[in-house]
Amino acid sequence: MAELKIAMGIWGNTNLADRFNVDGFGDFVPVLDRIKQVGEIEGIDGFELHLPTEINESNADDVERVANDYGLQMVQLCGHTWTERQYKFGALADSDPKVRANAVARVKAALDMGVRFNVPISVLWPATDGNDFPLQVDYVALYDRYVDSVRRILEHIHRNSYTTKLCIEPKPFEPRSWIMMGTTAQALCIVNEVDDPSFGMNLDVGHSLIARENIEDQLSLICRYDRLYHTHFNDNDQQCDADQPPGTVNFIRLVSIMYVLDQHGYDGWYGLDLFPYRDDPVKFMEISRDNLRLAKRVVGLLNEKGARDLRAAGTYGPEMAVLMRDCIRAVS
Ligand SMILES: [Mn+2]
Repeated sequence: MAELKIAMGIWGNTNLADRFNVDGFGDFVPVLDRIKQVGEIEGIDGFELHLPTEINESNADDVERVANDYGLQMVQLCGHTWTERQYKFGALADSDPKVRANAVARVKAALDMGVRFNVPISVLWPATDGNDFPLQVDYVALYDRYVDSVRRILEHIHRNSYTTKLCIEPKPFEPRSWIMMGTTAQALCIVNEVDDPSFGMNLDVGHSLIARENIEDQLSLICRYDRLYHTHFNDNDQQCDADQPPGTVNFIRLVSIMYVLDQHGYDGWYGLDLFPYRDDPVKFMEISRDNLRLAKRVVGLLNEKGARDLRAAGTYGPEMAVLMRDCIRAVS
């Protein structure tokens, strides 16, 4: 089996605030130090970040130098469109054409910046496009405007012959009470409507979990249309998007997700979207790497022991549960 390609989102390995502690419990870590920290961890070979919060014209040369020093691939560069005042009520789907144009320009700027780094993925997270109050927004109009913005970005990609793939990362809620297109199948519906090979999906496991989705089903559906371009791994107990290391809350579920990815021949990156509010980010990354590797070995053993045949009939639930348990025990 090929080695897992793991990347860390460097928004996570610094001081992290939450709404009950807006100052956070830690210390701010400069971006270059965060990249170095990732680079020093064996088995993590890439990083993800946002423009302009973590990379911009003023530090791009330094980011490039440090990434090269550590042999790290910039895997995902995302235009940041959810903290400035103008994005309070939306970004790519905002009702104000100026805000929308600024959001489109921000995503394009991230794509332009990504070229020198050969970035394969750029994520769209519709964080503030949504509603808090019932009937606050007209979702028909939101979808019209969102798709129009996406088409403008895709035109930019094609006009410049960029190879970067644009991916929607759906999330059902937070920061808004409801974020538009909040479930996997909804986002996939828009991806299929736009029907452009440069436009696909990033499934964030934690987001799918808080939407109470059956991730095996959702991943299989995305793969049915060959639109799974990226993944974000983390774990939570389906109460909030806690962004704990993958497999720490429910290891069997991690194995199941990895099994489905293996079944479909997923060869993309395993992104880590982690928020160690109270804990050491290095520990979070190491546990994530180790759990992903362990789950992958379990998947290998499941394949060897005939999981495929057991699954085919759909009638061997208890047998599958025992096989899962025995395979986890065997590789541990
Ligand atoms: Mn994510």
